Amino acid sequence: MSAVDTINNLGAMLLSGDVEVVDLAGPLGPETPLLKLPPDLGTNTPTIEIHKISQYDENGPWWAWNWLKIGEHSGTHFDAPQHWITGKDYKDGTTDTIPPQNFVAPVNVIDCSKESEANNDFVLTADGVRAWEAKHGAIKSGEWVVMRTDWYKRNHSEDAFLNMDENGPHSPGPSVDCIEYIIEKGAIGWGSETIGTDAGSAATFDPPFPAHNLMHKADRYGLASLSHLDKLPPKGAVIIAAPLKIVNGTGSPTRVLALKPKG
Ligand code: 23J
Ligand code: MN
Repeated sequence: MSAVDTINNLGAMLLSGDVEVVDLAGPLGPETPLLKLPPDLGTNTPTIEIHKISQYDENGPWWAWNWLKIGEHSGTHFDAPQHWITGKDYKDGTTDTIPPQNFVAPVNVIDCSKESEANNDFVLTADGVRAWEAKHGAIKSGEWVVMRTDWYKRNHSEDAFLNMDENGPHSPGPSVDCIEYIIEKGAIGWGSETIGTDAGSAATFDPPFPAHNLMHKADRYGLASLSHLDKLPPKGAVIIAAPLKIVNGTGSPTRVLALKPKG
């Protein structure tokens, strides 16, 4: 089918509902869970603030608008290569310089919900990804790989979402060899439903935070705090994940959307 026919059909099928738009973003406000780094690792991102400028009142009789105080890495968000020291030299590695073609791509959804419920420290390995490919088909170059854990169901409570105890945070994520493997396959990015793209225990990995260290070193992207991956098929959906065009931005809150066949 020609690209002209494909776009015409896509437009018609969006209007008819045969192609559905799934919202993969969580709510963004003062209650949104935020990363809590151990004190020895540095400064944390500030609490989100939404301040009223006017609401049809003496500060603006006919209009309502707000101003925001918000970190780039807050809520459902995009990680750009320059977020990590390993990706700092990529010229097209900030939110304003990434080619827009890279913001729309097919997605592979690896369901780890049962494993993550049974073990909050569940780590997906390269063998786990290969087993998923044997069942659902190969991950192709340029595609997203996202880990479904149903962790988003905890996002109403920062305590439940971060799941910290005296030993640190407990949340599922990828192993070092998992990230090495998807980079080798050419994945454009890695996405998770947890506070960041890495597992809660990833500070102890070698290298620490592989979804950051290795993906950004390879000029690839991240998506964190995704919601509703349970609404997506293993293959056959396309995601639209375009960060705000922040000048020299290292990431941004993002309304990540998926297009999928109805049903
Ligand atoms: C800074 C330091 C460590 C981590 C992160 C940020 C994130 O998860 C993030 O939001 O990129 S792990
Ligand atoms: Mn981030």
